[in-house]
Amino acid sequence: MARIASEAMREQLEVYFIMGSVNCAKPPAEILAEAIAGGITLFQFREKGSGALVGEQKYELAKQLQHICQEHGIPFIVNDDVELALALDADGVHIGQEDGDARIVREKIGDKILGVSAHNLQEALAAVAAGADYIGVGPIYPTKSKEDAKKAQGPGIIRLLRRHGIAIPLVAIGGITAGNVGEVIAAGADGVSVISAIASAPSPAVAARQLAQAVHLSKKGA
Ligand code: TZP
Ligand code: MG
Repeated sequence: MARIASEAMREQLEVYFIMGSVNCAKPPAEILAEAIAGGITLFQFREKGSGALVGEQKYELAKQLQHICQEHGIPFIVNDDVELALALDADGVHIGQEDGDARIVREKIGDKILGVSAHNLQEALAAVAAGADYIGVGPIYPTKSKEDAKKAQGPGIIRLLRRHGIAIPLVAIGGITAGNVGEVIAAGADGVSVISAIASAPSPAVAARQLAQAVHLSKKGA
């Protein structure tokens, strides 16, 4: 298997849904299935925060959600936990700045997708050098879904990274809704990643569809 091509990565980042059990008021499998029906393009299992599952329960939920993704051809990414990603033969791993050296993660996962969170140009340049397939940038807007979130930076951070030559696929995260997708795509993001906009929506399918439409419209206008 070869590394993912950057154009394919850009398309997969369009509507990137992230969640774990703590984000879900009904069974995660139901929410994921609805989100897929609505048109998400990528999924990240992020079992994190107070009340998060650990051990066998975490593994079983990951396996269940991975199976749903596989049935629908949606790549399955694991947050933080490289060992879990390898045990499940997941499609990729996403790590933050506190989760160890991205170069070492790249060595461990071979050609699987590697996503890295970055908050400034220096971190983004390091992620590119370490072999990231995409960079997650945020929080762009205020978020309630991350306990240790940094200050929201606005879409200007994406513009800044692009202006300084960061050309690899970029996805915006933090407080994204269908209403502000246009701003982040216009700033240079290839897609949006969301937790609450889909996981907390009365209809995850409708929410995912609205996000997908907003991304497509914004990309056409870009
Ligand atoms: N990283 C930066 S903000 C964030 C993460 C994981 C949470 C995004 O959640 P929401 O509900 O889409 O604001
Ligand atoms: Mg992390």
